[in-house]
Amino acid sequence: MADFSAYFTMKEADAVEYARAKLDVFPRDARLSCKEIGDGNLNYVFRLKDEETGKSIIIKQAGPVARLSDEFVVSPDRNRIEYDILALQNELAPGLVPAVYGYDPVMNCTVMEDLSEYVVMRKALLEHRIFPLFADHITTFMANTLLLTSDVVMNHKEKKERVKQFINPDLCEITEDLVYTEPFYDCPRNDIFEPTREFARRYLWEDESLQLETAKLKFEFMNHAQSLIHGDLHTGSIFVKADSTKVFDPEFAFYGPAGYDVGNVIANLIFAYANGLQTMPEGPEKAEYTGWLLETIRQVADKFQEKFLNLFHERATERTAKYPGFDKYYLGQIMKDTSAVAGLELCRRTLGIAGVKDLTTIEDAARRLEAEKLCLIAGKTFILRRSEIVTGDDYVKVIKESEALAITR
Ligand code: SR1
Ligand code: MG
Repeated sequence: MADFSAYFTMKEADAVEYARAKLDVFPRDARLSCKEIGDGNLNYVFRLKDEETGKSIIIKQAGPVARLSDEFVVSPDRNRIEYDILALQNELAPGLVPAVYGYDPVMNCTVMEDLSEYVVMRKALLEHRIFPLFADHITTFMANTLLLTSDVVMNHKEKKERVKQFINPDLCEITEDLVYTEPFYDCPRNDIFEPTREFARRYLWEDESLQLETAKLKFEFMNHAQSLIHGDLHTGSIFVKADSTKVFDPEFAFYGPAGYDVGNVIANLIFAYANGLQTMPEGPEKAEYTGWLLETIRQVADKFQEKFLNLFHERATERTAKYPGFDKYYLGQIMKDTSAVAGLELCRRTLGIAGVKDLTTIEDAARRLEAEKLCLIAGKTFILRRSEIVTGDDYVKVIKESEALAITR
């Protein structure tokens, strides 16, 4: 039997042993069940339950390579980053992330709250379910975590210590490759739906002006230590239920451009929109669902800005940040990055190795092609016109225009 004094990747039975040997959560003689429930690209997630009391916890372990492909060798230290940031985010945005109970630097695992009564948002959106409070919750999470970790509010030396604490080279490299580079040329590692290939070539890969913009954005991502970002804030990293939202899986966190998180949320709502458009039968349910998504996108852009400015005025400590006009200038830069990142995410999930079910599960080939064209047209527009796309209305206008263009191009 393992004594867990040396790292190995656990199976379900090992996780039960681990809980008995290392955690003070369940009685010694508890009848524990365990299921590995991870469906992400990287980690192993064990749900342990005491069959008598119903009490349950999650043990999340980082493996030495990604589940998606062992081409990605990723330091298990990302588990420490995940534990540290969840603890911090729980202070900055109380109730909007799972509670963490402990971290084991040998086994590279974190013990956290089980959120079984929630559902992963991407799954819920594939079932075309509506969450009216989501925009309010996610904008509070982003305004708080992004502003309160920045130089606008923090002591600058303490902030620089945080930059060190959250340095995350392996996972940043994945983003630099998968988000900023590979989707914009005919990279062998891309995973392209064949009917979309010709459009990708003509519309993206042959456009040198687009490539230049992606290069500028990549250098911005690598060099702008603005806020402690989640770094992978797609709908697979968010748990939802009717009255509550919890953001999880922040292993890509590091000090980067604040707009990265906001852009990811918007892009992933657009995937859900494209799915609803192409898979739901015409009628009031489809109108309600797609209408809710457009309204949510509008609110994410607008409420984020409103909350960010209010918090800026309440909490700014840096003298120069309080000069009249700096607040709007600073937010303007974030919104420019938001538009660009929404565009990058739309392109990379459509063409790159880490696709999204919103697109890949559209069974009808012609409809999937139309959904993917919508994403690529909107994606390119968000990148190239990032200085002009600021408000919720701006986002909705681009989506509707792209929807119309996807039919004709
Ligand atoms: C090798 S990891 C691929 C993708 O999965 C994660 O969730 C990130 O989005 C990453 O880009
Ligand atoms: Mg993830």
